[in-house]
Amino acid sequence: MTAYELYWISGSPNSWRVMLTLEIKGIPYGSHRIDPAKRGHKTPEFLAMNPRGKVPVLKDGDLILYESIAIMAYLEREHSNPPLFGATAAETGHIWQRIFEVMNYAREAINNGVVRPLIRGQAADSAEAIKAAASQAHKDLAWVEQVLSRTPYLAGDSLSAADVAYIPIVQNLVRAAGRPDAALLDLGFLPFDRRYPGIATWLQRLEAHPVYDKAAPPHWRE
Ligand SMILES: N[C@@H](CCC(=O)N[C@@H](CS)C(=O)NCC(=O)O)C(=O)O
Repeated sequence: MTAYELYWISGSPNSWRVMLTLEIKGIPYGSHRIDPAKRGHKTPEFLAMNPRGKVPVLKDGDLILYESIAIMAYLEREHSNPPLFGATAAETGHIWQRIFEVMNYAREAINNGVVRPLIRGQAADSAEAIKAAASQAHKDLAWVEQVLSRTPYLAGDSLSAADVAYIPIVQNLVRAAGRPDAALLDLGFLPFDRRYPGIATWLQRLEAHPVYDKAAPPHWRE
């Protein structure tokens, strides 16, 4: 009997990583897609679950959780196979280290400085700010590229929560950089496989996972 209920927005990186976790672990769940245009995440009912008015939210009976990586850690404890947070203490420590590294040092400029203004159609109005953020994003991606030149996944030889946490950030960047108005800014991200071959190979590896498509944003295909 399915107990989990997930509230999510299509394309939201935070929702995406939780959906990918559920799919990789083969956990059934009730799906509640929220339309951000209708402000479904700001209703009194939603705010009663998450007073911050943000997705994702996971309900498991009476338990309500928000914060995507906390939800991933909860699911790991409930469903240990396949492990995404490591099988040994050393692996767990290394995976959490990478999660914090990508979230603290390789996300902000990409997500907030580049992707968000581009998908809001602000390429022309915020050109200089986006270019400045892109320059920082390239430094952050250069570090990720270096990591992925040494190991096939962010925390070693196996898929882990670090990869699941980070892939939505990179996929959103590739998509946003491909917008026609972004091309005019010449931000230097594309063609991505030539600019960042190690990250592009990692993306292909994850895209080849049997459940990858089940968690990918449906509005990208609509
Ligand atoms: N730190 C939170 C961030 C949640 C978050 O910012 N969610 C975004 C979507 S990716 C959201 O709900 N935005 C809508 C809003 O703030 O109104 C997490 O990891 O879950």
